Amino acid sequence: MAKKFNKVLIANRGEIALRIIRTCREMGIKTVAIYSTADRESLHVRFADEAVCIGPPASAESYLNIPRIMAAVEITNADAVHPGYGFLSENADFAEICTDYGVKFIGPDPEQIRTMGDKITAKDTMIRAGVPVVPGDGTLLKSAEDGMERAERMGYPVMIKATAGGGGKGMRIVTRKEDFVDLWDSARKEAKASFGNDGIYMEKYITQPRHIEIQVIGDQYGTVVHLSERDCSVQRRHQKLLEECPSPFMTDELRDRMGRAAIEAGKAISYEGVGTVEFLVDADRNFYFMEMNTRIQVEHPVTEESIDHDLIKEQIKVAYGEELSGKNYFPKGHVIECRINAEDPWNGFRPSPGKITSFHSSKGHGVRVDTHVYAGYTVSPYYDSMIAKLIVRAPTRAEAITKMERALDEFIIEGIKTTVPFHQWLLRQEDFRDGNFDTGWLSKQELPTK
Ligand code: MV4
Repeated sequence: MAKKFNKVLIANRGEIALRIIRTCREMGIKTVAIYSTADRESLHVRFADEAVCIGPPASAESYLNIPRIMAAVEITNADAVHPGYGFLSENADFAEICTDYGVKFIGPDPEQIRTMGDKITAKDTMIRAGVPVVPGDGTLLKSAEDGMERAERMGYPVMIKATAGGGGKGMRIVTRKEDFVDLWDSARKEAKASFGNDGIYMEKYITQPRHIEIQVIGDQYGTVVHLSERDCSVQRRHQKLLEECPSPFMTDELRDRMGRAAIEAGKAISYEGVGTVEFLVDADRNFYFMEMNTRIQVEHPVTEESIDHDLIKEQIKVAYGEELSGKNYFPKGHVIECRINAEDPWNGFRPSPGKITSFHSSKGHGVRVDTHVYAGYTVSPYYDSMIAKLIVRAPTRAEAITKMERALDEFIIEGIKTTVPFHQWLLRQEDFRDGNFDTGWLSKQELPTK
């Protein structure tokens, strides 16, 4: 029997820090919160057993500052670090420093993070594992001329992507050769500025894809299982707004094929921990590996509610060496998650930080709200604008939509603008209700202006 952790330091803030503390408490594991001076009044600071202030509001001086976080590990004597999502969660150097220091980084090992962090290496690994990838040549482009020659052979439209990229940065669709040089230049500049690496590769552009991802979990003994899918096709500028399971586009046959591919992806790198294999799925239900996220994701509650398991608990258990049974999990009923952001949806989703003057969370049967905010809380302009996740579960998709509409109607957040009205609008759209949408759908809609 593996020995569980005594004390976990949570290298994060906001709802995910709270989410991790909750599970640790249920598992009898002590918790350490770290916080910036902007987060003094945060609930993760109150609910953790100990809390250490690690610096000023700017992330670079607090939640991204490895020396300060390691100092907090040292003085609290934590034996594991949970990185949450964002911040240092996919930073291989941080994982390595934790390991060298003798604390368990709750996540995959640095090698696995590095393999998936470099998109050409990731794609090459998938090809060797027999996982379908987007057609393209898996090598860096040498120059704009080299790129144009390859695009001619591949046929337009093509997509050029930063090998250090992810989440849409340093990525361009090129539809004709006249545009190649300009788009190449801007992709390289963006990649250099964002990642300090301007390596670019090329793929065939998949038109009107859906974004369907498979949740996986692997243990330290080579067992990898899948926990079914999440459909994340409703996005705006690579920010997911709504996720659901099952995907309206899913069939038992497609889930079986995608699930097996995701397991092969995980096994290829002896993946340990929770991870997500992202696929593009075209109109003919061909699917292509896009990238693998080596962290717990924002939308993990969709899977938790679908399969009725605590993913953070499973993640911590495999981190301290428990074995998985080897069985896959399939969704029961239908789950939808809406991301509630402090943004004005009718003004280009402009951030709307400030003080929440009144707050009443939706409640009732089949409703879950993951949030760190409360009446009187001030949403800081320094961090991500997500303030809550509203998750509903019902027997069918139609019932889940109705329940979500009810839950959105009773959510009261005053003092700042939020994406609640956007979701109310979205759920009324015929295309959404029919499951008739892909990653490009939202950008083609005319949104209300108030
Ligand atoms: C693509 C693609 C179509 N064809 N690659 C988006 C972020 C990164 N994970 C890769 N992404 C995509 N890669 C090829 N060859 C479509 C996406 C994509 C997307 C593109 C434009 C607008 C929204 C999108 C949402 C998900 C995926």
